[in-house]
Amino acid sequence: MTGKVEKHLLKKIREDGCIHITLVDPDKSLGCDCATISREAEKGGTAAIMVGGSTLAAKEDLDAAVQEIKEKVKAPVILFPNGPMGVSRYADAIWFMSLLNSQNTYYIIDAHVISAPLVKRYGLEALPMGYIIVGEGCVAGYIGQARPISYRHPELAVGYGLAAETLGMRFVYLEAGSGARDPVPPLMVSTVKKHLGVPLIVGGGIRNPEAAAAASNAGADIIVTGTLVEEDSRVKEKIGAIVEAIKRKP
Ligand code: 1GP
Repeated sequence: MTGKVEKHLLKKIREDGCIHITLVDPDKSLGCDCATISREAEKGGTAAIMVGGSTLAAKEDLDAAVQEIKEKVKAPVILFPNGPMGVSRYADAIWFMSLLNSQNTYYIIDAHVISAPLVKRYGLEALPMGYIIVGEGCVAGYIGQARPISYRHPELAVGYGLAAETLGMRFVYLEAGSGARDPVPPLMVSTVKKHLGVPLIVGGGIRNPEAAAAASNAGADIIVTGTLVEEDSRVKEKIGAIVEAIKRKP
């Protein structure tokens, strides 16, 4: 069943071709205000706010951040969990994501067995997503015990993407890792997109409108950036430039 947040994302994708989501990490933003960043990002045209991070440990920090963001923005707040600790009752939705190329079943299914009852109890909208770590992988790759797919082998990413779709997942995420030196190359994005029927999310290492436009032109439906606005300055301008750069006329 398609919920409100999913409908919002799909409608925005239909309208703009490619949309932007801002990732805020309460763990990394100490001293920086996730809610203010989110509000400014919304003014810049971001379609939703994702909250989470690979090393987030304190549930109360997550709950507080989500509540503060909800007070300041109208855009949906979607959890980006690192495990059961990443589930907050105050969000609108959760990426119910499986790290498909992890070597540890915890990140593929075990964490979900623990989280699913909580997601149901809180009435959170679940967005089933196949999460695939590519390239450098960074902290997400290390913590998630992934076997990152080399940029030289887009065909492997196609296999994982198709497996996700065939299993019923409604989004696929190619993740280079937060702060990655090189974002996912356009060839890998276009190769995966060519085979995929569900929206393709691309993130990690996208720092400027040119890199974002390259991913959009290659077929990404959603671009995620985090590091770009970790500092609380010129958020609206930085996000605004990316949002404009990735728009595609349908
Ligand atoms: C990480 O893809 C996201 O999960 C965002 O990466 O912080 O490099 O923008 P950046």
